[in-house]
Order: sequence, then C-alpha cells, then structure tokens
Amino acid sequence: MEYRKILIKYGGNAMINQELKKSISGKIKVLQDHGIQVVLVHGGGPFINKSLEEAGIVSQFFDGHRHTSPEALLSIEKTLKGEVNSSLVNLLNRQGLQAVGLSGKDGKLAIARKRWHIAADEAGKSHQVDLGQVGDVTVVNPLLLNILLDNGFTPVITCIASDESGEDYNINGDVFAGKIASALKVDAYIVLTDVDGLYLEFPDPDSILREVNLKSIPQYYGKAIKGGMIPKIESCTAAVEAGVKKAVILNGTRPEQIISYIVNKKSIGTTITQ
Ligand code: X2W
Repeated sequence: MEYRKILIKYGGNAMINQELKKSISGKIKVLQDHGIQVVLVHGGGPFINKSLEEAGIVSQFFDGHRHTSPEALLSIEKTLKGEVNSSLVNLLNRQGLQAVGLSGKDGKLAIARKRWHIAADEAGKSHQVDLGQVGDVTVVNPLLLNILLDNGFTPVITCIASDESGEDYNINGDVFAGKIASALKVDAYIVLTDVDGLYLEFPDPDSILREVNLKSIPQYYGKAIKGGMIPKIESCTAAVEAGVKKAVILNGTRPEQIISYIVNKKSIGTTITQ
C-alpha cells in the first residue's frame, strides 16, 4: 500500500541517547522526502521519573498510568514540553524539517477528561481509584494538524491536554497517540518501543507475530501481550477499530526499521489490522 499520512508514537524507552533521537529524526526526514506526511507524538516516561525524583515526588503506576498530583503535573508538563518536546523539535529542524512543538492544549487539538482507575478488592468487588490529574482524550480536533501537514510542517505533540474548563491532565502517551491517529485517519500508526514486536516466546525472533487481527488479539493477553505492551496494544486496537488501516509495533532502538517497513515494505515488527 502507499502511505500518505502516518503517525509515529515515540516513547521515552526508545529515547536512550541523543544519537538515537537524532537517528529517528533523520528517518522522519527520509519519510517526508518520500512525500509522506508525518505526525510525531511522544511521551518521555524515564525523563519524568528523573524530574519527579529530583523534586522528591514518588511515582505510583496503575496499569501504566502514573498517579499525578497537581504538584507532579507541573513538573511533568515542564519535562515533556520544555525538555523532551523542545529537544525533538530542535533535532527535526536540524534535519531541515520545519517542526512545530505542541501539546493537546495548543489550538485545543485534544480535549481531555479525568480518568478513573477501576480496581478489584480482595473479595473481587470493583471500586474506583482516584489517579489525580490523569486524563483520557475525549475529542480531537484535527484541523490544526491538517493545516500544518498540508503546509509542510511536522507536528510534534506531547501527551498533555486540558478539559473543557481548562483543567490540565497528564495522559498516557500511547493512549494519547492512539486517539490522535484515529482522528487523523492515518494510513499507518507506528508505535516505537524497545523490542522487535510481539513475541510468543521472548526473546526467540522466530516467535514474533508478524500480523494479528482484532479478533485474534484477546488470545495473546498474558502471553505475547503483558506489562507495558498492554496500553500499546489497547491504543493500536482502538485506532484500528476507529478506521486506521494498520497499527505497527516496531523497535525504536533500531530506527532503520521505520524505513524498512514504510518505504521498502519489509515484513518486520508486528502489524495489527482489522
Ligand atoms: C505518562 C506520560 C508520559 C508517557 C507518564 O506520566 O509517564 C501517565 O502515565 P512514554 O515514554 O510514552 O511511556 N502519563 C498518565 O506516557 O511516556
């Protein structure tokens, strides 16, 4: 298939060093040189961990969502927007692109709502856990992104957004990226992580699942899909259900995979289709 518009989710685990970030930026330039519009959505978990540690704030996670106090949110937004986003914009610009750094707040491109965590007690009864300033995306307004893309700019978006009343929220990067990919109806939603795809038996490369469809996904929970892979697969599933043709898990620590998959159409990573 021909790709015209793609979204790449770049997670903090694949931002191990400056060289790697530089290399990813170079691949995005190659894609644009092939006439492909690229939106970059990023998180920055390890950078947030560091800044919260320095501020003496302890992090607690609930199914991949970090409990976020108002004080933690200030530190998280500073890190994601002021440090990670700004550095990616700089690296893309150095490649000759015109990158535009954004969060969901800019142009109200994403509207958030508070997210509650559902937990089960020892008797199996479920109850809601308050995660503080943790949100979900309810609405995406793709106009600003399309204006930027159609004029040759590269949007670089971090996973913070406000609700209708202006309250700010910290949103899991995978959840956020999946919603943006869905609204843009991209041809491919690429999730960059630090492994080569979904493994039936990690680390046996022959056990990587090359293609899975929505119907077969549930059978892999607890096996190929566990831990940090859960929010990634959930966001891929949601995007494909919303009409994105394919979602792909690739290894961001091997940036050449982006070109192999999109330009050279190699069968690598794990592709999730309808
Ligand atoms: C995430 C946002 C960053 C993120 C957090 O605080 O870590 C929540 O958990 P990666 O690198 O993409 O994992 N937000 C609510 O998701 O970063």
